[in-house]
Amino acid sequence: MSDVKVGIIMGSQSDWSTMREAATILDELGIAYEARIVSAHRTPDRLWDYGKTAVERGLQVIIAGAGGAAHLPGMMASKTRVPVIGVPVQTKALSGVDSLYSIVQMPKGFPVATMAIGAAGAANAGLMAAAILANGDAALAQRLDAWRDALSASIPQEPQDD
Ligand code: RP5
Repeated sequence: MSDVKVGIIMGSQSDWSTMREAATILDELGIAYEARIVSAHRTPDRLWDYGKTAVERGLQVIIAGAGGAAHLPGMMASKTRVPVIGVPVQTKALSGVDSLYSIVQMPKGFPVATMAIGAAGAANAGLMAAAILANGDAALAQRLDAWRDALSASIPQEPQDD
């Protein structure tokens, strides 16, 4: 079993500019991850294999981002009990509302923890994965607390003129 605990998967190369935000957070917190293109529509066999082997490969969280008819997070949740965090990628046609609705409305039994549309959602997916892992990792919990404290400390008390 490898040290990789988080899988970042996405439907297309075009999703990487968004999903990289999750990877950046995991880098900052010292969490090992892998990033893969796994499309529900274009590479369904790859999706199946990824979900089927996720537990035995030691993955503890899967972050899945997709846009448009975004079936990847939900299909992955149907194939593995590893928690799936869904990231709706912003789209040109419908601004990512299509992605959000595709991901968030899962039927009872197969949950996807759905984040906000776009880059903020991807970054929060990284933080959510970290929070899940921190429950069983005291050193990571300290790093996550420090990350959150630093963000709070960076917020000024008063607004400045532009
Ligand atoms: C989805 O279709 C992907 O997740 C991506 O967000 C969207 C567009 O994909 P490309 O046409 O850019 O490859 O499956």
